[in-house]
Amino acid sequence: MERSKALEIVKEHLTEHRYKHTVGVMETAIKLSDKYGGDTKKAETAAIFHDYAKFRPKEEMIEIIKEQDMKKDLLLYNGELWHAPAGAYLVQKEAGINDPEILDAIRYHTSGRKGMSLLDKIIFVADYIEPGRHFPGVEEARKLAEKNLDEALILALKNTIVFLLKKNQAVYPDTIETYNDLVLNKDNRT
Ligand code: DGI
Ligand code: FE
Ligand code: FE
Repeated sequence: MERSKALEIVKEHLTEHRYKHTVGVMETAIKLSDKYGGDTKKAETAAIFHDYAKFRPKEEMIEIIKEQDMKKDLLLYNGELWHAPAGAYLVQKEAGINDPEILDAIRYHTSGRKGMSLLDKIIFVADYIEPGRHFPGVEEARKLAEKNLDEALILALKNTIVFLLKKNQAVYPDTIETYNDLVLNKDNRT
């Protein structure tokens, strides 16, 4: 899909702040994709649509997760996790995005997953480090992303897990699994 068309579609579904974040994720994802040899057009589209469902009513997202073939344990954890799988479903249904790699990158952009694809990683890291993000540790993640995408991803996951633990919140098992998968496979990386 044309970039301008995709942006026009998501703008309708987002606040001004979230739309700016989306443009930041798009620009960052394109840079990361060029750097790490990804499909830049797919990175652009996945980034534009990654938070498509962010403002859908919770009840609608719960219905989607219950009715579609999605992991039901998501409903036991923080509602912040739901817009990712619900978004993948809605983007296909409402915006006609059918590319499975793009849909997976949207689906797993919050939780992560074991064996993340390059596109999944690019969207996850771009979401974390886009220029509009301001929180302790973001600079370190930006620097790492210049050198090693997996290291940046590990830091993002680690910081998110620690952030949740400090707030006495539960951590979705897939997030821990993603973190473990990347750390355990570090030595096999080039
Ligand atoms: O939608 P965004 O705000 O751009 O970012 P996101 O989709 O990565 O959502 C991150 C939020 O989800 C963050 O505030 C932490 C929260 N969250 C709650 N439980 C979990 C979780 N994030 C992960 N990765 N794992 C969890 O278990
Ligand atoms: Fe998100
Ligand atoms: Fe986001």
